[in-house]
Amino acid sequence: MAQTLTYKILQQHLVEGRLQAGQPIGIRIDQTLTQDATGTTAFLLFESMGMARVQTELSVSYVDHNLAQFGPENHNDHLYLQSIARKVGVYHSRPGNGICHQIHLERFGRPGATLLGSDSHTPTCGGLGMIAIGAGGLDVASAMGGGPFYLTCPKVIGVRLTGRLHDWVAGKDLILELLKRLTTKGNVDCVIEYFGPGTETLTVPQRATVTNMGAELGVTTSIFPSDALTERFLHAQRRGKQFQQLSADPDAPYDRLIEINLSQLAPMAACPSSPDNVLSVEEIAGRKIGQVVVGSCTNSSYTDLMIVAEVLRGRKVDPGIEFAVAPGSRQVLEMIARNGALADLIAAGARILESGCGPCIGQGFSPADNVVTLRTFNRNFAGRTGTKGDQCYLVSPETAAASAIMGEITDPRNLKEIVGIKYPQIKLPKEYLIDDSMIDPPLPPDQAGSAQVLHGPTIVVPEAASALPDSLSGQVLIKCADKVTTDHIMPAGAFLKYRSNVPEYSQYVFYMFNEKDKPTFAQRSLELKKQGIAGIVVAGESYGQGSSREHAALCPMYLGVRAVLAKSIERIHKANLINFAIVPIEFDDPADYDKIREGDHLEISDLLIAIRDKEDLQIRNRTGNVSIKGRLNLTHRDRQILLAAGLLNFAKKKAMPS
Ligand code: MIC
Ligand code: SF4
Repeated sequence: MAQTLTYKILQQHLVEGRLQAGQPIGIRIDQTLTQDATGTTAFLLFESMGMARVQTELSVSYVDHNLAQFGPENHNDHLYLQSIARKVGVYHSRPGNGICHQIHLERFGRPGATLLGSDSHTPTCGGLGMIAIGAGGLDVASAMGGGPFYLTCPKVIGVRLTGRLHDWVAGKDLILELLKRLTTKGNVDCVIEYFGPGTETLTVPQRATVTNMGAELGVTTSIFPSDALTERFLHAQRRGKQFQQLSADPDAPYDRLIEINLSQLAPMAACPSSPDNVLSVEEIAGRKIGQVVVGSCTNSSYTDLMIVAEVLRGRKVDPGIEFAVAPGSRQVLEMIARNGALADLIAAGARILESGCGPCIGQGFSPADNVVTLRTFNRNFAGRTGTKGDQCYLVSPETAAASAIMGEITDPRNLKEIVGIKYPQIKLPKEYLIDDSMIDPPLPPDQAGSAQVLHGPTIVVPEAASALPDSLSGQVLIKCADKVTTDHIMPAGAFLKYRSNVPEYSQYVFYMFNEKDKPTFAQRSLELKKQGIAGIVVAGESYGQGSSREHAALCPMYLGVRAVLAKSIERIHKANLINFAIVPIEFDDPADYDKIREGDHLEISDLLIAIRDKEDLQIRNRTGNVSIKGRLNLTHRDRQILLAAGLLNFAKKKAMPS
């Protein structure tokens, strides 16, 4: 029977279940990646699970998020990560070497393999024809230990590409077009698979931009075929041997088919404050801007930066804007330094930031009040820049460069007419500059035993969850609207440095929603916890969109939250809630959302009985005096994890001889 590429790779890695959309499956994971902001907890949990050595073909730990180093916290984390990696068999990419997804694409990803990463943009490597999935750190820790990764067997949405992008139109514009069509809601448990003649016109870095930002659709992952262009890319990275040709069968059965003619695409922009709030650049051209930033794992490849440098060569950015460039990796930075493009950027007025996530995660470069910022990133959730009430637009490097010159949002296709710039045709290098000296290999097993692990004083080992009660009696601590992201639940930016200290970081849960003259979410939760009353979060559609950060479950757990009742919950966040023994419940009738207010007292009798094997449960709103039906959309394994009080306890129990 004809198969999609997704199912071909899943089939080869299937260890549990059947490949049928909607069914729970377990797959073998070949490679893992972690980054410092999620990885520190992941490795602490890996240690708590009692694991000595990773069992994967390859595991890499990257340091790219927390590079600001105000106070000792970040460096303590870096040293911990470096020392634990050496000991347990993991490669360690040191700070300054670049962003995890960019480096993994350059140096490690291989067609046909599976990759699990503790970062939601792990699907970037789908641009190389691999199944690359983002997950919580605890799930990645378990995969590092050789455990399968459990997921819902996805539906496959086929995107058939025809035509060819016009000059000045980028891979970014393709994914923005798709976000416009599919939005960030309602795509859970789907994979986007690109096929058709148009795929052959997109380079690997362009494909990687598309699969990277596919994360914003809320899909499990996105994938391109592995073809002659993949081979060229791998060859140029001196990894030609890892190439294998892969594609879907000609009549592959897609659950849904979308046609996109690349020749019809135009430059697009995601407007404030959601990646699916997409308009064409033409429609918003002329809006004044105060900042432009080129970078992030979406758009900071060698070709992206070369296009920007070529556009700016011999020109100056508008004096009314701040312009910054954060190269995706040291490979990119060194190459543009050696070929002179970096000098062109500096001469044009660019501020060169280090290779890392930087402003994408609010580590500096926050815009001033009421200043519009234009970025080549993937997320523009409210406040993510570090400025409350920010206005952040997401665009391609082409649009960013054109706008930087003009000081206002500018359609790059007009550059020729306005300033006489021809489209720079950037060729992919025949050979990238290879220098892996900032990637430390692990110690061989016979030397690893005595190696010391550096646990700095700011690193606090996270607690395991406590058992769920037979019946839950709790108070609604917050009632959120639709599309609440994990950035809203657990802010990053200035608070990112507390990632390895859960008691401290927990103080900032729902920080953005705290109101003046009202105790914070953390204060209210801890007060209830002292009284033995559970905390409950009520939410609308797509709760927990965005980042994979498990702190959005771990910290609420620490504060005493035991259930989330929402219209719908996103995949990674739902798994994280279960892993930390917070019960994810969906409204059977979404209209019941209106029957609950903040502060209401809810009761769920026989919670454990329901978790054991029931689909439905009754929620009594004591304050509003109404009953509401909730749904438990859980697999058998999810139920077992909840009953065992979270994945850590579940894994320990399984490891113990009965
Ligand atoms: C993000 O882009 O939001 C992050 C920061 O990379 C997160 C991970 C984290 O919160 O550490 C992600 O995408 O998963
Ligand atoms: Fe880093 Fe931004 Fe990419 Fe997240 S989206 S991995 S913060 S560059």
